This record gives sequence, structure tokens and C-alpha cells, in this order.
Amino acid sequence: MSFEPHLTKRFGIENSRKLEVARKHGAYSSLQKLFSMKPTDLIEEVKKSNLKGRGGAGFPTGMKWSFVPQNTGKPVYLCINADESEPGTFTDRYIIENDPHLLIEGIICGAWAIQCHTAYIYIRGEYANQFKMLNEALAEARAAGLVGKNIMGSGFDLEIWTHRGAGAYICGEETGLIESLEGKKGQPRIKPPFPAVEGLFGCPTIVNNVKTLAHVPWIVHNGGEAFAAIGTKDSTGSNIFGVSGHINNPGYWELPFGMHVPEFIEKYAKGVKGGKLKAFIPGGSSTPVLTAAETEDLYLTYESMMAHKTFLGTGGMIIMNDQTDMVKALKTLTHFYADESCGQCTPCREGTSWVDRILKRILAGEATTRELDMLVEIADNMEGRTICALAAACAMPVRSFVTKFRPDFEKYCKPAVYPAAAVS
Ligand code: L3W
Ligand code: SF4
Repeated sequence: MSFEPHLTKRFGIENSRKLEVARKHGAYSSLQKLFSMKPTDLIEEVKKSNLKGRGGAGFPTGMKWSFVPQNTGKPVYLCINADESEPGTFTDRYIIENDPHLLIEGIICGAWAIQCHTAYIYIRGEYANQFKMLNEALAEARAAGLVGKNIMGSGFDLEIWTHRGAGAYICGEETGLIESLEGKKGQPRIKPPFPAVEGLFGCPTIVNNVKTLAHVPWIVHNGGEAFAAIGTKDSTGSNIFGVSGHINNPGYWELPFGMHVPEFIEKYAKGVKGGKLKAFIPGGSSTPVLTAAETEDLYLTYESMMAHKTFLGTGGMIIMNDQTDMVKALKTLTHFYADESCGQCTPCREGTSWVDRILKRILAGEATTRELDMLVEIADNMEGRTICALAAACAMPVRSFVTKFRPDFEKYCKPAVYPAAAVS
């Protein structure tokens, strides 16, 4: 079946950010149907579509929306996670740069489903231009009666605000984002309660990624079953996949789920640059790394990644060639996580900086092979013992790099020396 992109269909049209141009090419055309649907019916359609959150965790969107309690007397909020800070991840920005009205239309659809009247777009601080573009698009949409009171005469009110982050990775974690939006330090909260029940200002809140919401207008038009017919049974619809690193053609493409990874590397990334494939990170640096051999039967689906004990994550792939020094590559990552840990949990605060210090010793030729085992032990003790997933996001690359590419690490190390008592 031929595939027609729906997230990127207006990309490349001259002035596609402008409301008039976007509307000429279909923007906001889902709204008439939207307002004729019962909110619960839209949630059912999204459940049928099996749309999964595109921010990294892949949680089913319709199910998340259905957790919002109605008639609590409290307002319901929608937060749009445009904090896109995962290393190797850069596709939400292209939606904002090329088609902010698609995002705004998706926000209106999501807000209708959960009956929310206030939405906040939380955008990373470094996206200064994209922040401006979003505000321009919102001003046009507001002036045209698409945002604000009584949208298109439907009786539905929705105000959308933009909020800039200040450069902290952890504010992309949904409860860190909520804290930051409340004006506090961006430190994640213990879950449960999940934001769907108790989120922003203690009220029911849904946090959805930019790409997740951008799919919804298409589902409103075409129905959940049509969406579920694209891709595979467990990975439905399309995604914007991005690729960077040692490849001839870095970039992004909207594709249905299911492409064979070696085919993707050849056909879209135009092959590995400067050598043969050595390592592949599927979706942002927080997902376990795979060897070249492991990619041979790997597909761009949630299920294929799980079968290879990794995750699709954000779909921002990183390719490394056989000239790559895996110790230096891992050191770059651990420095990032140690720097971005918010410091609340001991295993994360101490663990991220401890593995980073060990890697520094390894690179300086000061470590023994005993410290390679220690890296894995520390990683094992960081996971599952913290408030949020950042500790695991550091532990998974550490464990997979060291175990799968151990000879690279051993080259830097002196042999382990154990005390006589320990070996007798
Ligand atoms: C109500 C329940 N809601 C789960 C909701 C939850 C959240 C969503 C997913 O981490 C991952 C992380 C990064 N009742 C619920 C419930 N929910 N159970 O479902 O939750 P969770 O905890 O599985 O994941 P998370 O904390 O949102 C996200 C990985 O993504 N990642 C990407 C990070 C960076 C970006 C970016 O730059 N775009 O997202 C990459 O791999 O490591 O594992 O809404 O509330 N019972
Ligand atoms: Fe902060 Fe790390 Fe704990 Fe997350 S795991 S709350 S980043 S210390």
C-alpha cells in the first residue's frame, strides 16, 4: 500500500507557516468534524488507532486521555512537551518550523478530547526562533477565531500559551516540566499520582509530545482503524525518524513504522560514512546501543526494538562507524547525564558522576579492567531506584557500551590486580 505522509505533507510549501497558506492546504479542516464528535468518541478513535506517545516512552495516547477524571470541579490542563532535549533528537522542531498550524490543530483536537480550556506549549529555551514562530502562528490563529473563545462558533473555548524552558534536559520529563511551569525548580515528582490525575497546579493534566498531537487531526478525518492499518500491528501509523552521526545524508523522514534498519541506512541515510557500521543507537542516547550484527534483523518498530532489548525511544537514531572510539563516545554521554541530573536521588546524582569519573580515569590510562565490571555494577544499581527515568537513561548506555564493546575499553585499561587474600 502506498504511504502518504500526513505530518510532513505541508513541509516545503512556500510560506507553509502562514495561516492562509496552511489553510489552503488543509490546515484546521478537521475541526468541523471534531466539534461534531463526542469527546469520548474521539478518545475511542484514538484508542482504536493505537497511537503511541512519540516522546520516547510510547505510552498509548487514547488510554492516557481516558485517565483524566471529568467533573472534579478542577480545570483540566494540556501541556505540550516541546522540550526536545534528548541527544540525537531533532524532529519536533521541524514541525514547529514548517507547520506550526498542524501542531495547533492537534492541540485543539487533544483539548477537545479531554475537555480542557487551557494548554501550555513548553518549548526548550534553545529553540528561540521556533518560540517566535509558534507565537506568530498562535497570534494568526487567535485572530482568525481558531484559538480563544468560541472556536469556529462551536462554543468551545481554548487558550494556548507558550512557555520557554531555560536549558535543563530534565524539564522534558513530564513532572519536571510541570514543576518548571509552576515556576519552581524543574525537579521530577514521584509517580503516582500520575499527572493525568494530579498534575499542573494539582489539577488533572495531560502531557503529550508535539508529534503525538500532530497525528490527531488525521485520525479525526480518517478514523482510528485507518491509522491502525498503517505500519505494523503494534507500531501503528507513521513517525518522523531522524538520523545523525557517521552517515552520508543526515536528516529526517516521515515513514510508516516497519522499515528494515539496514535498508533505512542505505536508502535514506545513504550509507555509513568513513567506514563500516559499528554501533547503532535507536532513539536518543537514552536507549541501549546495538552492534552492527544486531541491526541485521532490526526493524523500526517498538516490538523489534524490544526483541533486541532496546527501545525505539524518540526515533532519533545515531550511527557510529568502525573508526569510533566507544570509550570517548560513552564519555560524552555520561558527561551529559551527570551534568543534567537534577540531584534529588542518590543513585542518580552519585551514579551518573561516578561513572563519568571512572570513564575519565579509563581515558587517562589510570584504570584497571576491574573498573569495567564496576561500571556495570554501578549501572545495575542506578536503575529502578530513582524518581524518574534519567538514572536508567544513563545506566542503559553505560551497560550496553561496556558489555558489547568491551575490547575497546580494555585497550585503555591495565590488568586488574586483586589483593592476595581475595584470590587465595
Ligand atoms: C496514568 C498510569 N498515566 C504511565 C503516563 C505517564 C507518561 C507516559 C509515559 O519517560 C521515556 C524515558 C526516556 N496512569 C500511567 C500513566 N503513564 N503509566 O504515560 O510514562 P513513562 O513513565 O513510561 O515514561 P516517561 O517518564 O514519560 C520517557 C525516553 O522516554 N527517551 C526520551 C526522552 C527525551 C525526550 C525528547 O527530547 N523528546 O522525550 C528516550 O529514550 O529515557 O524512558 O505521560 O504519566 N498508570
Ligand atoms: Fe533527578 Fe536523577 Fe532523580 Fe530524575 S533520577 S529525579 S534526574 S536525581
